[in-house]
Amino acid sequence: MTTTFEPAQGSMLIGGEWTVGGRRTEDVDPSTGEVFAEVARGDASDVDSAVEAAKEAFAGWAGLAAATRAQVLNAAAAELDADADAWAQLMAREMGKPVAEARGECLRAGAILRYFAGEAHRPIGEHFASDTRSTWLFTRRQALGVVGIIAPWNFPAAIPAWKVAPALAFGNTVVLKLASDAPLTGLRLVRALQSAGLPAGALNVVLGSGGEVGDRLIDHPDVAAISFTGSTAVGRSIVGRAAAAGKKVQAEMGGHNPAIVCADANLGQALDAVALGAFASAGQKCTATRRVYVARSRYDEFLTGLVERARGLRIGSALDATTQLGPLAGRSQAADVAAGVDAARRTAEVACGGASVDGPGCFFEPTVFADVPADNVAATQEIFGPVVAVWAMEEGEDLVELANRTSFGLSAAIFTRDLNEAKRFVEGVRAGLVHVNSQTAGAEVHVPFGGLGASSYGPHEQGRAAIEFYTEDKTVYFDPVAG
Ligand code: UN1
Repeated sequence: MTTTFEPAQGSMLIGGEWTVGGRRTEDVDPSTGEVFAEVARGDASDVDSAVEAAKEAFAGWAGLAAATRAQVLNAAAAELDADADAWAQLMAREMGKPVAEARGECLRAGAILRYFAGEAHRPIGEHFASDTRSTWLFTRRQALGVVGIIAPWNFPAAIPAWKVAPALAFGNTVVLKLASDAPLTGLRLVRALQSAGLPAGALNVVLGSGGEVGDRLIDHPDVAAISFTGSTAVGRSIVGRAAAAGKKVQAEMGGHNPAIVCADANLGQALDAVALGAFASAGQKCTATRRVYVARSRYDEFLTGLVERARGLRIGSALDATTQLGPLAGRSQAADVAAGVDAARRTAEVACGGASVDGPGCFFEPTVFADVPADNVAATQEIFGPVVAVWAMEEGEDLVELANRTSFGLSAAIFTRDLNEAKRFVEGVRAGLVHVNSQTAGAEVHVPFGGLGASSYGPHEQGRAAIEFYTEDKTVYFDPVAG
């Protein structure tokens, strides 16, 4: 069944006008495998028009008082909060996030808009005492100009929000490329900003493939900066191209996040956190828990508990409020996870799961691997699904070294009652986010989010950190006229 949506729901937004263009792609509901909408598929000329519109809108938008820009973010947040149920259903339909989780993400997007509205009243520089008595010496952060944003499908409300909100709050104008697999959810955010009074051209949306639309956005000479979240392979190439063109660039890429469960851990707490970290959103988070190292003395109990929790998950349509494990986001994601798991099982033991669920949807069983050799794909690569590997660790093993057995460095967790062990871990682990006694995923809106190592490039996102990427700094020496 194909549902008819309002034109704006599957369209691009260029200079305040909704446009469909000549070509379409299908949006598939991964719970049913059925096409439920068609969305525009733009090309490089749409990017050119969008950048032109953003360039024209820049002086006007950047010239407003920051508090006036903030009003738009606050009003959009109010509209989105009131519509959270419908918005969450759209997300569940479009990319399969269980509706209960989707609703949490929608509310998070509203909180993000409000946080960045608050930036209007926070400092944009520092004042220094000058070595010259009469000089005022201060720094001042200003908007960059046109910012290109490339958003992923796995947090289709929160990630566009946490990139677009600071970009706009600090006075930039934006060309946003939404993921082809989940554009409608992001477009709902865009419509809220539009109805909240965002001027035409301040935020433009392009849809289409990375090769046609993404590449043009990255290469366009009038785009000052690129913010990207997505795969490591794509992120790495974007960083190279953007930097070579002299642009600011920020990339949030993969993760291979460890959880360390010490002998003195509260095992129930660790199990709940690992199950959530590995299986929520069907494991489709860069912050998902992928590797678990458990003290040998607690290993059997832990593995049994994790398998029980995996088998106990209610698998079902993302639109069902009781579903705990929804489908993968689409057919290609499901094929990638199946291929990764097939490769992993050649040398690792499958403690549970390991296969697609029969039927028209894109469901995959929650999967736990044990006895995993160090070079197995489950030990080294991000299989972007509900898949986790568990090892026993011996007494006296170096916990930091275990956690750091990856070039990624996004998130890491340790479960222990030993304060000294926890402190050593926090200090030594190479990860941008460290959790003591909580799951690896999750991000509060008012603190920096980002990885180290191969996980990220450029300044971190969210919280006060966002100002680093979305503004540039001037140092001002301000002297009175002599005499
Ligand atoms: C979260 O863990 O709630 O793409 C946020 C991702 C991350 C966001 C994770 N950039 O999965």
